[in-house]
Amino acid sequence: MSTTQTISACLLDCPDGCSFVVETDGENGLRIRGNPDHPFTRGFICAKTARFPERLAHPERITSPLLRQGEGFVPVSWGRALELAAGRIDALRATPERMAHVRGGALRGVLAQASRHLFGVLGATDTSGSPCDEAGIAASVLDFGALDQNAPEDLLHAARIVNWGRDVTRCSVHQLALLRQARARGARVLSIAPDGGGCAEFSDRVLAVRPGCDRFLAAAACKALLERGPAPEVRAAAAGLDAFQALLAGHDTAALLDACDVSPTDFAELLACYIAQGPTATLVGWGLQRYVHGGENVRFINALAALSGNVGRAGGGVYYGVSSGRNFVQWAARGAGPAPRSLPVHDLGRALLEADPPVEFLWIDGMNPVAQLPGSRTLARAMRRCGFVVVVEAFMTDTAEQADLILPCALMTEREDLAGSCVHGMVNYAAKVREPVGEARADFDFVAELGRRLRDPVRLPDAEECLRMALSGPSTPFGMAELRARGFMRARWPEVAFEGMRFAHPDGRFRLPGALHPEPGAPPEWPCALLTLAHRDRLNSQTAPDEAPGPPSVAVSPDNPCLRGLDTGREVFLATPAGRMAVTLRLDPGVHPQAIVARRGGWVRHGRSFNPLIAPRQCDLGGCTAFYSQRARLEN
Ligand SMILES: Nc1nc2c(c(=O)[nH]1)N[C@H]1C(S)=C(S)[C@@H](COP(=O)(O)OP(=O)(O)OC[C@H]3O[C@@H](n4cnc5c(=O)[nH]c(N)nc54)[C@H](O)[C@@H]3O)O[C@H]1N2
Ligand SMILES: Nc1nc2c(c(=O)[nH]1)N[C@H]1C(S)=C(S)[C@@H](COP(=O)(O)OP(=O)(O)OC[C@H]3O[C@@H](n4cnc5c(=O)[nH]c(N)nc54)[C@H](O)[C@@H]3O)O[C@H]1N2
Ligand code: SF4
Ligand SMILES: [Mo]
Repeated sequence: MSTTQTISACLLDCPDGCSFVVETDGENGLRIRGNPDHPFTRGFICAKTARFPERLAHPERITSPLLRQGEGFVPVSWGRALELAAGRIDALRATPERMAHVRGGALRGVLAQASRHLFGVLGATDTSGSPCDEAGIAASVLDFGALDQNAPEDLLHAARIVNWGRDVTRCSVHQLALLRQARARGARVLSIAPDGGGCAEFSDRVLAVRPGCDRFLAAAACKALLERGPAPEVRAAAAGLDAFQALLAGHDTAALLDACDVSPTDFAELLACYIAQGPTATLVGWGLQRYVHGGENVRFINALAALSGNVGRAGGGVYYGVSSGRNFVQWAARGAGPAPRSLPVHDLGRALLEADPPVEFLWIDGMNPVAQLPGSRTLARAMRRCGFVVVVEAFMTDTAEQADLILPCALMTEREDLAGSCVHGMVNYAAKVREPVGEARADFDFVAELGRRLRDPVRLPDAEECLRMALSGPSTPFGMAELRARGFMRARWPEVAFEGMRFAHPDGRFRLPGALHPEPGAPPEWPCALLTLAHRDRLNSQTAPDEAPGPPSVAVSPDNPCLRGLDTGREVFLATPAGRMAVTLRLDPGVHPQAIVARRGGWVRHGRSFNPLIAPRQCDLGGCTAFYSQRARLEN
């Protein structure tokens, strides 16, 4: 049978932003490969996306709109589904704050912004904060004036790379390839992670830091650097250096190292990376900012990189990320005013329960918040109390189960869009390769139809106009014709961010943190931090609904205090003050003794989501969710 090859692109919430070659065989066969011509994808993709065709064709895929009937759902036509949703919106049109839009990062692309536009124009309630990376973004903007980083390939010019907790083996296989290449060229890689991450395979050395405590390690290194005296150009580029020096003078190095549980020998090795000649690149993962003082963790690492003269030069820089939307003019914001109120994402269930006036219409898309946000059960309860809940989904997730109406969305390869990346500077074209299964439709199409059906219609621009507007900014001197023909185009960005230590603050200088907060002590009955890290085999909660049942596994150090008195021959439970769940145990000497490492993304329904055990806490910056500040223990 003849096959057709189409260039398309990944739309999953992953930093790598891959370009695909998709092979179709005229029937239902579909194969996704990495595009060999794309400079960052370089011909390979991750294993989970190679298996994505199974997800597209999964027998439990939702293929028609579903309306709640008692405890179950019945299929309804799109006409009926949109009429119902439009009727609810019309009834609340004069009180738009009673409508709320909750949107996650899984709905990616330019056309995918349609629901943001519709609810923005309606003036609905939205959300604030994030479950993901906002604390570190806010920290970077405070320090450098903008979120920016060197081109990813510039890592190959580094003499040393310090990787603060980025799990590239699971979460960024293309950065992993670059790290391997940099090492092959002689760069030394030092990784810092409380669980070892997958870092051993690409690092010369891995330091197991105490969870949430990187700021003390970075502060100790800043102190040592300042005692040696910073270079004159660094001094000139730093605002508030004297105050920072005074702050650190109040801290003793031994106490700082004690706070992060790093030995003086390991500290000397880290410090050497930032003192030595030749550029040192700094990678900052998103795990270390999901703590109550997570923003501060990032700020002290930024300070260390900048004070050592390693920002604004080739081979150096801090890699936290860039905005994947930075190449696109935000068409969806047009005509939308500020939301009348925002519900904090980290505590969404409680915020919905306490909303005054109450939320009577809730629209959720690109997210599975019941499985993925703290306080899952409160959120499920809150959803059942909203007058009418629409969930846009392809599967019967924990969130979809709580809906009044489920709208079946097309998934990647079934809808056309453009995508950026939070690592590289390419704009990718995601071609629609085939029709969505069943009656599933692209989000843009049914949101536009819903807008048209309102009594006082909200008319979206047509799709082609949205794409054109998105590409009307200065970094994209190309149009859809080139993108459709080539599959990707390079946007215009400098290779080196903040070149010559010229930062994006009005005075051109970088800022330093003004406080170093102690880590809250571990109560003896809850000795561990619960780290719910990314799973290698699935993206967030995008697992098959019929995933094998059974307790999830957690990893702990053989020196974990919870093992004392634990009978591993009996059933083992992971417990927090919010409850407990059965787990299986794996011993891993790379894990810090005060950490319990779990892999996130399991579903509540399967007894595999850890979020019912996690209390809602906010990070110090960006309204980010402090998942890993949750204390826990193991028990029988
Ligand atoms: N396979 C797979 N890939 C994914 C995802 C997935 O679910 N599965 N999710 C995607 C998403 S949404 C995101 S945001 C990214 C996340 O990408 P990453 O930030 O790389 O991954 P996380 O697992 O969230 O957290 C990363 C690491 O943080 C480290 N860490 C935790 N606490 C600390 C600490 O106190 N100090 C230090 N130094 N390190 C710490 C752990 O070693 C952990 O491996 O990955 C994306 N890619
Ligand atoms: N305990 C704990 N929980 C966490 C984290 C943690 O570290 N610990 N990390 C958090 C992080 S980093 C993130 S980013 C969030 C992610 O959590 P979510 O934002 O909830 O992401 P997913 O789990 O991928 O769920 C997204 C849903 O979108 C659907 N979807 C896919 N494509 C489309 C589309 O084209 N249109 C529409 N409408 N829907 C689509 C998928 O079927 C899927 O069910 O989870 C957070 N949750
Ligand atoms: S999930 Fe990430 S690594 Fe995998 S194909 Fe998509 S962009 Fe590439
Ligand atoms: Mo994320």
